Amino acid sequence: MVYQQIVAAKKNNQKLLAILLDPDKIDLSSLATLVEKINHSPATHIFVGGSLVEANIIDELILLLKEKTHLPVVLFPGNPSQISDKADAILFLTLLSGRNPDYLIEHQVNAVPILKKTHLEVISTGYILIESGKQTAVERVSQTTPLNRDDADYVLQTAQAGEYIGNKLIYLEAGSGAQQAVPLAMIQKVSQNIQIPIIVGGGIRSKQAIDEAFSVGADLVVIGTAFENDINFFNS
Ligand code: 1GP
Repeated sequence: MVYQQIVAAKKNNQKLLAILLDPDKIDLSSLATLVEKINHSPATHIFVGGSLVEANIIDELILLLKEKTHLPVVLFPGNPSQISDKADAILFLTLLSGRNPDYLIEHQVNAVPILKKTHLEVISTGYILIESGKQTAVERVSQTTPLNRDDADYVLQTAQAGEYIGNKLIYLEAGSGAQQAVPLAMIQKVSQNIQIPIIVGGGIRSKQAIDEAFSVGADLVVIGTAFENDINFFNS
């Protein structure tokens, strides 16, 4: 079970790393090389998703991934059309930072009949978008305003609300390709004051930045753009 592994890793202070693959940006003909790089990287998970992806490409991508790697594949969907039964689990996201009912409950309700036809492990995740310099795709697509990057108290309050609601994970997100990653002091404040594991992603572009996020309490770091731009990111 993906969630149990994340909780066990947190308990043992073992840090986790996910590589995010956006099916829209993957060239399936060069997937073999890509997966080889992933298999030789410190990645513990593969996340698949994006803001604007079509489901049929997702199925194909995951099937090919599953042939070539044993890493768990976790869906990180932008909307219910991106659900694939080929994955192991799904982050069932609620956009806690926004006030758009579509991303608070509408998409989740619509996802249920699709999920009922799958065996996906559903992991309730409070998703919190943090201001990161310029507008990101999540902000544009969800039509919500990210939380102020200088107000760690309010971000913590939001994460704690997610924990009380029953979220199993909190995802602090700066947005893919963000100019600025989630502030370290914010990660620290949230991690010290909630019990559930924390995922951090968006704008993390160096191994040092990954280690810094881990050192202040991130349990799982997500790398998308840095690996997309350079498949040797973890070798260099
Ligand atoms: C986006 O957190 C992920 O949802 C990854 O962001 O592409 O900036 O690494 P990057």
